[in-house]
Amino acid sequence: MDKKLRQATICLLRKNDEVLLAMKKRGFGVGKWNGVGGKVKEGETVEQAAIRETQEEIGVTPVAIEQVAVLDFRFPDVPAEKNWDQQVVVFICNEWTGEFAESEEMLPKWFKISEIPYDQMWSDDVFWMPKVFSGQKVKAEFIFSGEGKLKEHKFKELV
Ligand code: 6U4
Repeated sequence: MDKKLRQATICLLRKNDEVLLAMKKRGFGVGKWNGVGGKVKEGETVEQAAIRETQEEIGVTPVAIEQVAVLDFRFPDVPAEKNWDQQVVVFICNEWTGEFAESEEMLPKWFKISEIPYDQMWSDDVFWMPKVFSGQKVKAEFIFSGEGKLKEHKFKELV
């Protein structure tokens, strides 16, 4: 049986036809554009984690978030102790308060949804992000070879 994956979050802030992505400046996924987010801490819900990470990384506080995807990422070639395998819960946020600010971890930037730079992102994003922006709810599993080459993916039942 699969052991339970550690959980992480992604929050995609959306304004009209634009989405806020952030350049990861350190740690897991460094050098890639991504939604804001990070690990779920013990004792908090995934929603609480998504809101906290957004505050910490780009300075704004989501007012309302909607869960749009649950994505399992597995790295069978990476030693288990590195803990890269994770389940990422994705939220879309249409309303927030506060001012955007760059942090030590992330540099935020607005992109037109039609101009998302998929070639500078995790290689799974091109498969699921367009679906969630077209209003679908997604459940999927992605298996990588090495440290980030996508080997296999399956979409499961919609959540
Ligand atoms: P901390 O301890 O917070 O500094 P860090 O190394 O920054 O850890 P982590 O684990 O907090 O990283 O967050 C990983 C982030 O990357 C989460 O927002 C989820 C996201 N993520 C992980 N795998 C991804 C993938 N394959 N595709 C994607 N986002 C992914 O689009």
